[in-house]
Amino acid sequence: GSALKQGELRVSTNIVCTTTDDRGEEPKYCGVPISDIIQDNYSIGEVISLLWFKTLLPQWATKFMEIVLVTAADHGPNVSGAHNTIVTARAGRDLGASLCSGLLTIGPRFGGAVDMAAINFKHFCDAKISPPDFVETLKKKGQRVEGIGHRIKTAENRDKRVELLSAYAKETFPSIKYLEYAQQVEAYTLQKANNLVLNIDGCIGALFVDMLSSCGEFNEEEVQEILELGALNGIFILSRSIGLIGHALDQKRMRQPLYRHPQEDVLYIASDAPPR
Ligand code: Q5B
Repeated sequence: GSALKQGELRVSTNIVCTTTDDRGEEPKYCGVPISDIIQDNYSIGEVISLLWFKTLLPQWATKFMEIVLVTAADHGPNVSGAHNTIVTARAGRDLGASLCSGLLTIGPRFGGAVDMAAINFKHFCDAKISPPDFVETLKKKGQRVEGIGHRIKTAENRDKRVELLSAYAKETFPSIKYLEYAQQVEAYTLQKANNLVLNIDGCIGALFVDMLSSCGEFNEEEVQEILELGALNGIFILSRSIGLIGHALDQKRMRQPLYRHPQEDVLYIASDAPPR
């Protein structure tokens, strides 16, 4: 047969990996040896950039990811994820189980609305559909606007995290077209109810689209692929893991007993009569 060119495989393998290589003296993250990563002071945002996006994004973009990691790391013990982690830790499970229990709540209602918010804001903004038409289109389909709405944040009680992320992007991003679109969506939904604010998921989602679209590293198709891969929920998951681990350690440190939900907080409506 013909001679193998460099990089071609001789035999088929069960696994293909394009991000790291651990075969030499030291692991390489997307071709960069970890000794260079340490020596050249790569930040955690730059490591995410290499391992998730297989390229070194500009500093304003990697810094943005770090600010997301910091701002979304925890939001108190009452939210779904922290609650699950606390209950699991108090049931005597280990750190991994307590963390996973919290992570499992991250989805379309809590923390995991980032991807869908990004996909929708991008799609409707690119299609030049006005924010009110976007909201009404989803309403007709019986869908909520992902990235909009919060249990405790309102027009009068703004989410500081959203303000901080937006301010950073306004100062450093080449374009905040999608954030502006999301803000126009918020202006419309706030006319319906005052807790229909642009939430942290929606803000991260819109800004990620701005970041990916204006960093000069990805074409249109690649941006869309990143959104569809679910990478953006990954940044919330990574960030909130920090807080969830904190909650698990907190409970264990205080040797909190098994949690049992109080009966007075349950409305029992099962009939006393046996089913016929
Ligand atoms: N309505 C977040 O709802 C929440 C609507 C809407 C159209 C909407 C809700 C929602 C989309 C998912 C999303 C991320 C469930 C939230 C996060 C991280 C966190 C958490 C923390 C942290 C809150 C009352 C009426 C109903 C609904 C309508 C509500 N949202 N309509 N689009 N988006 N958002 N999730 O207050 O006519 O009465 O039937 O699903 O983006 O998770 O801190 O807590 O860091 O941990 O419980 O910040 O907005 O209100 O569900 O009773 O709805 O408003 O259709 O209308 P609520 P509901 P109607 S950030």
